Amino acid sequence: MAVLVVVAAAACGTEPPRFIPGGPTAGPTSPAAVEGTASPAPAAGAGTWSDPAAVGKPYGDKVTGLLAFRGNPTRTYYGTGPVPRTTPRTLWQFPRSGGLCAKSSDAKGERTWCGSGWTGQPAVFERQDRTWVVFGAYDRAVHFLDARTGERILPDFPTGDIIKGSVTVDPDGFPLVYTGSRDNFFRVLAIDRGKPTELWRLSATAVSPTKWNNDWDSNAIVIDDYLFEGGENSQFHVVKLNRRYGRDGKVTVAPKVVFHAPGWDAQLLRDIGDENVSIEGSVAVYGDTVYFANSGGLVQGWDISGLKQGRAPKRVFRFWTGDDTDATVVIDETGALYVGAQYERGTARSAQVGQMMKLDPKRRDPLVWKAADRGTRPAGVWGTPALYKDIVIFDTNGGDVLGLDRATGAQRWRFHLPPTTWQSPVVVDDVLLIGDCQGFMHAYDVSDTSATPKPLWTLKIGGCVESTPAVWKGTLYFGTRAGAFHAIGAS
Ligand SMILES: [Ca+2]
Ligand SMILES: [Ca+2]
Ligand SMILES: [Ca+2]
Repeated sequence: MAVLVVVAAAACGTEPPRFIPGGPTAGPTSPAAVEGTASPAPAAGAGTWSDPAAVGKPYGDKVTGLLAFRGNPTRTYYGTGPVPRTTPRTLWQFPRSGGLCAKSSDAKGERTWCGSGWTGQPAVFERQDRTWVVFGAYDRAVHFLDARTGERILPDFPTGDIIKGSVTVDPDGFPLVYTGSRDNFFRVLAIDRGKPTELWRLSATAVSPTKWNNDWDSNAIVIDDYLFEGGENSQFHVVKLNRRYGRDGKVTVAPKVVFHAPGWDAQLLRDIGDENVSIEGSVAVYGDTVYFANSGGLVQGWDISGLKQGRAPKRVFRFWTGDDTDATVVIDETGALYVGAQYERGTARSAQVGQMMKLDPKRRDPLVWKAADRGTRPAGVWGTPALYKDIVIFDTNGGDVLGLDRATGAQRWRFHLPPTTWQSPVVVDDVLLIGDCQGFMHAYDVSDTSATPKPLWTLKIGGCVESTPAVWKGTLYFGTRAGAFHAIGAS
């Protein structure tokens, strides 16, 4: 099947992108009505959307914080210390009593969901002399809290269903937060007014064809006024945001879907024999290539080098993991990909390529090494791996936590926690932080990557810890399935 490419209004005989009007401030603004900062122009001679030298570093230098799931476009930044070396305490919890709960329906029917889960990592950032913590939760709302006190800075922003993924904070300093929801919309919210205000929303049915579902769990990446996002509608979207400030000084956007492409192809549909090809993991960007995976296990790379000049992205990488790949692709300084896959369908391909793999897109056979996790189905990897020194750290559905040699894939160490472990491992200050499903957060010294991690402390929080913590100035921020959101730090 030919890959569907729709650029701007060039419909290629298919349904063109459709635009969904947002709140009262949405929509195109005439140039006469615009003043203040325009969208940043691409750097002269820019050929690199995501500088390889920024692997492991913060998401740009304009906003201080942990601005997206796994912190930056290569998904390799986890926050700042000093991380407590001895048992920390709960600094605050939100809400003070009760839980963040709401009903939601999926293939298993309607259930009450509480707190936050996979992936659920909050954003933490500095703005106007305060540290903000922003996250979506299972109470169907996005929360904007003061990191020091746990009090609301802004009222909650309600959506029509629970929120599973992480928000993205605008890395260029526009007062904007980007969030998905299970209610079938991906939103751009302004945070420079008395309450968070929707400026635009993208429906899961705005583009076609779509497959499988309509939730938005994936975390968006914003670079140079372009937003990259995958949906459970199984499509990859590129949106030109057109961020500006209006005459009243308030931020505006005039987004346009400038490109979209299916996360699947005909070969994948033949190989998996079903249509579950939703994109639930997040996009990752290295150099001029955007990578993403889907629930059919297709990992794709798209060259975006000509995007700013109006040239359509081109597919330059294709790899099949054999099964549902919801973990986000992580990219190292050389451009190699670390990809964790689930083991549910039981394909021969899953046995061939393993459940954690290192891929080098420059090689004809990209598979550098593989590690297996195929016990009783379901098995494999849901959390997104962490790169630390010369090892890659990941966890499995069955509760194993492993450190593998990044060069060879050889196992350096392994330990076990009460399953399921779906949290993405976090390493800050040589300390590995990982939660378990009996409600404990654990800290280990991993500074000697050849030695079994040394336990530093364990703290009972209560409720399955499935969400990935944000670590900022040594404080851990995360929710649990018991219903509340916690700040944990030194006294
Ligand atoms: Ca939905
Ligand atoms: Ca989902
Ligand atoms: Ca999936």
